[in-house]
Amino acid sequence: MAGAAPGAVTGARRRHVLFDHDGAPDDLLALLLLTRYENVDLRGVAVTPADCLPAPGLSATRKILALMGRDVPTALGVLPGRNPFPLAWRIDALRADALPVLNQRGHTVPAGDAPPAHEQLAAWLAQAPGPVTVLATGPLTNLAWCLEHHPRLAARIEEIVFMGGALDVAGNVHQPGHDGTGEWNVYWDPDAVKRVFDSDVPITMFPLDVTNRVPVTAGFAETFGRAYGEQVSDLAGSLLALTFGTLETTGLPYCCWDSLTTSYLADQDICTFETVRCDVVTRSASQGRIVRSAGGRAVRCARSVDADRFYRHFLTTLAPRAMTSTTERIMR
Ligand code: AGV
Ligand code: CA
Repeated sequence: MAGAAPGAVTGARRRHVLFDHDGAPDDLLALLLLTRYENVDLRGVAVTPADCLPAPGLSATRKILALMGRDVPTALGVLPGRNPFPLAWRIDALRADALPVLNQRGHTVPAGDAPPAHEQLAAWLAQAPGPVTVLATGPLTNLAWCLEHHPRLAARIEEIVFMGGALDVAGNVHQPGHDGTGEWNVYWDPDAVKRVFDSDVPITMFPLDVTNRVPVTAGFAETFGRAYGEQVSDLAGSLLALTFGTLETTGLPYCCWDSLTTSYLADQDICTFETVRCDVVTRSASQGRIVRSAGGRAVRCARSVDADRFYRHFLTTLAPRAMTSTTERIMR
């Protein structure tokens, strides 16, 4: 693997991609990965104001695209979720947006008065020259709005790739009145997931069952120091550093939830999959829970992950210089 060219993805087919993320450090790492994939034609990025404050979430997104030399349109979400994320997590976007590597050219100009993300996503889908993959690493609110208000757009989506849910493992929502079975991206807007499940668009889902297996370990994050001085790897290492302290404050590790999901677009062999019939609970103490259900909708779920292969993929893509045989040992 050492020396492999960044973005030189083997065996992955070309895709038009629309990316809807929600601005957490993990989402920004996912964006960084996406900009490196040669087989991905990134056609638009929407920022859902769920796990981030909206302004810095959008600003950091635009700065990352500018740093990577990518002229990709962006849009900011305005639709609310029923269950807000903790403010303590949402302010990470302020920290990400302030990283020196993203501010070498001073502040970029604000997006102006572009349409809100749900309308913009509909327009991007309508204008797409061919089938589109929608990658969602936050709630499905914008997509659900598109499918409800423009049902014909469903035919333009070849696959929804979604980070969300907890199938046979505990959830990660620990809020008063909730029973702990939900995963946050579903919990923020359970009705949106229900609406998307009710469509016939193929869904590939990356639940906590697999993302739990790829925590951000100290060893992995520190490996990026070996490529210190390279902008992309410094940004990746800094975003990983922003996740430190999660285990200490929440009792659960910060995982590569969104970057694992994104890596699927470049390497479909990192995870194995199984089609599961499932439903989403939209009310009560279990809201945001994904349940197996014989009469439910078929969802292609990631079921196991080759964690070493994922960490190697991440490092080769964002810090190829740090990727040596010694590094491989350090990462374990
Ligand atoms: O539930 C995982 C989702 C992912 O899309 N997000 C974080 C990732 O971007 C919510 C989340 C769960 N636990 C968190 C989260 C934590 N401890 N800090 C921040 N966000
Ligand atoms: Ca996210």
